[in-house]
Amino acid sequence: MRAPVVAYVGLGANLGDAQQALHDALAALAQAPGTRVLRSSRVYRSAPVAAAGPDFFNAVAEVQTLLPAPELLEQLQSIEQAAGRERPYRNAPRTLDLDLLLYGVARIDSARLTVPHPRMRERAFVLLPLRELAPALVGDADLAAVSGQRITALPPTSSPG
Ligand code: A4P
Ligand code: MG
Repeated sequence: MRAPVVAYVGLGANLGDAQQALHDALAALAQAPGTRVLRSSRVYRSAPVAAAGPDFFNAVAEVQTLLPAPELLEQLQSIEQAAGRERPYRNAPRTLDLDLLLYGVARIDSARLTVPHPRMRERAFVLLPLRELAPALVGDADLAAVSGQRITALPPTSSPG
């Protein structure tokens, strides 16, 4: 039998009721086959990075899954679709974006999936919530590199899970 893997999923939304979208996405993730949500970070409000539109709400979830990485990505994409995601252009405002940040210690570089997520170290909206859950994975130098990005954590009562 396949061993469970701990993976980290980045959640983002900046259209509609974005906080509700994150909350619903976590609930949907917990329903994915062979997958459990172990913990989730606080929700952060962040200025768009290389994107337009209103502020984003972002969080990171730690999941344990029996799914291979490509199947986990398929689950993430179907949750995005169910949330009404449209893709008029790259980095367009979105009702829900789910990125596979890390899948255990795997390094994957296929046409459809790159893990670790290639842009995660450039983004405070990934690194701050990830550090809450996995401090060993985010160093001080990582945070210093994104210190110019505007981001604030919401009070824990706003946590999606
Ligand atoms: N793909 C490859 N690797 C991965 C991975 N590790 N996780 C492929 C998820 N998808 C991965 O993604 C495009 C394709 O990437 C997918 O078909 C998948 O096969 P997409 O979600 O359709 O498109 P996108 O999100 O517009 O592009 P991309 O490149 O994923 O954008 P990012 O990097 O996700 O950035 N600013 C703030 N403050 N907060 C945000 O959440 N998000 C973005 C989107 C930009 N700026 C932001 C935020
Ligand atoms: Mg994406």
